[in-house]
Amino acid sequence: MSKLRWSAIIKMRAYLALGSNLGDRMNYLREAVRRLDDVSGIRVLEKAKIYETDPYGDVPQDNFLNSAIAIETTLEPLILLEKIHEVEASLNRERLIHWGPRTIDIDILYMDEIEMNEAVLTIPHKELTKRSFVLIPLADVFKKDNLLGQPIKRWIEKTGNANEVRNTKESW
Ligand code: PH2
Ligand code: MG
Ligand code: MG
Repeated sequence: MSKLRWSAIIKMRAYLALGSNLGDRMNYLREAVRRLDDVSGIRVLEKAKIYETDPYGDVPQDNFLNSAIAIETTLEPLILLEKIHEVEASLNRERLIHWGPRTIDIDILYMDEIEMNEAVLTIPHKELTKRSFVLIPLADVFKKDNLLGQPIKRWIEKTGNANEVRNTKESW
């Protein structure tokens, strides 16, 4: 038997959505990115522009700031999710109303090559192609031509609600 061993660290590229509609929204987005980057095994590669968006869904609530980031990670998806939840909790995220107002929401949208369907985590995100507040920021940092078989632009057109996502003068 050879004594040679193969030890590899697999680095994956992942895309995360960020949203805030409570308190100092921009500060929550900035802190979320900083704290994610501080996690061992997560490196923030790129940040999308910051958008002001109408609340989507049935809960009446204030406008969101939404953005997205590309990260490189060595963490497997469920561990990544755990770290994300820790960052959310550290930023006063409370889970009171389902789909209700939040200081910070960080969702895993897509990971290269990964498909999973667990009770706590589905990748790609179930609603990924339906929401312009997710797709428009994602398009800023997504480098490939196609997302799930189509250019992101096509998905955005299909949502029919791209007008609910507006540019801001906010910067990181
Ligand atoms: N998040 C929700 C519900 N509705 N609407 C916008 N515009 N942006 C969000 O991030 C958002 C939402 C639940 O995660
Ligand atoms: Mg969400
Ligand atoms: Mg979430």
